[in-house]
Amino acid sequence: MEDLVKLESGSATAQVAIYGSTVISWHPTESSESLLFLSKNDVAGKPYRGGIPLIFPLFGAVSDHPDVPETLKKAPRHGFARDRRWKTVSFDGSRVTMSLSSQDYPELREGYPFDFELHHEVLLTPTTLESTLQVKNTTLDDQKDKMPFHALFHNYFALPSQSTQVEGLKGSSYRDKLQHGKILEQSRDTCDLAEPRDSVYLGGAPTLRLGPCIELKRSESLPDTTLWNPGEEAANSLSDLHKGGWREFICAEPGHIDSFVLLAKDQDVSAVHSISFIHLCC
Ligand code: TA6
Repeated sequence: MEDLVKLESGSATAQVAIYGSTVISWHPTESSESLLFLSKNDVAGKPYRGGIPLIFPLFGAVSDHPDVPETLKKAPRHGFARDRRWKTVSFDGSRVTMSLSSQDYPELREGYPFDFELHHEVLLTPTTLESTLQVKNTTLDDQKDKMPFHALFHNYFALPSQSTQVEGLKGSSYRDKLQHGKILEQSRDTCDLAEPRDSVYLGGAPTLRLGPCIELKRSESLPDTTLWNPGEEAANSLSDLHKGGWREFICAEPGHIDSFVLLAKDQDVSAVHSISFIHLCC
């Protein structure tokens, strides 16, 4: 069993695993169920198939990005942050901060030759879960290139894939990864995931509505949003997803992934997203 930090605020609870600093459950006040999906076949020692895995410093595979910098060419799919143990830096009941740094894992420099520190803060209130990821380039070497990275919150919401509508992306263009990255335009008010989906939306409103009862707010540093559900056929090849699990979630993932952030020496940048339960309408 992974080490877990349990957050409480009123009668709301959330659990954050040291492994990947992954939020694995979130019960806002007045919700008897966790609003985050977690696969029943989840495998210890692999990234969680559910909750909120953190993606850094690469989203997807190297081959997905023709502009990938040389220094990221050995990065594993979806980076390494989601399958490392993080350190707990502070905890006060409703808030926890965890860190991951190149000092803790010197071997990471082989695939990502930078000095970095990540801080992930999760704050629970009765109705909201807010996550902040701060990325620092801690190198002292003036000669070093800027540090390139993607960052993304890979949220798995426990919402039915066959009927949930996502609002807030109308007018944005998106890359359809199921059509070799073809750029399409979101013309309808809402998007659905009733068919297999793997779309990277560029832009859109800062607040998205997921079904009738979840609102997702993201900072300007998270301009892109991926919507993903594999559908039945592709789900069958995911050994860590229980049978029929694909029907039980949608991924709506705010990130900075369509281009690489380039962070200069001694600089830091933060990305914040919060998810709220709008209980009155459910
Ligand atoms: O965020 C969508 C995505 O990149 C999809 O392409 C899909 O493969 C998914 O993530 C899950 O990736 P994983 O490596 O966790 O199996």
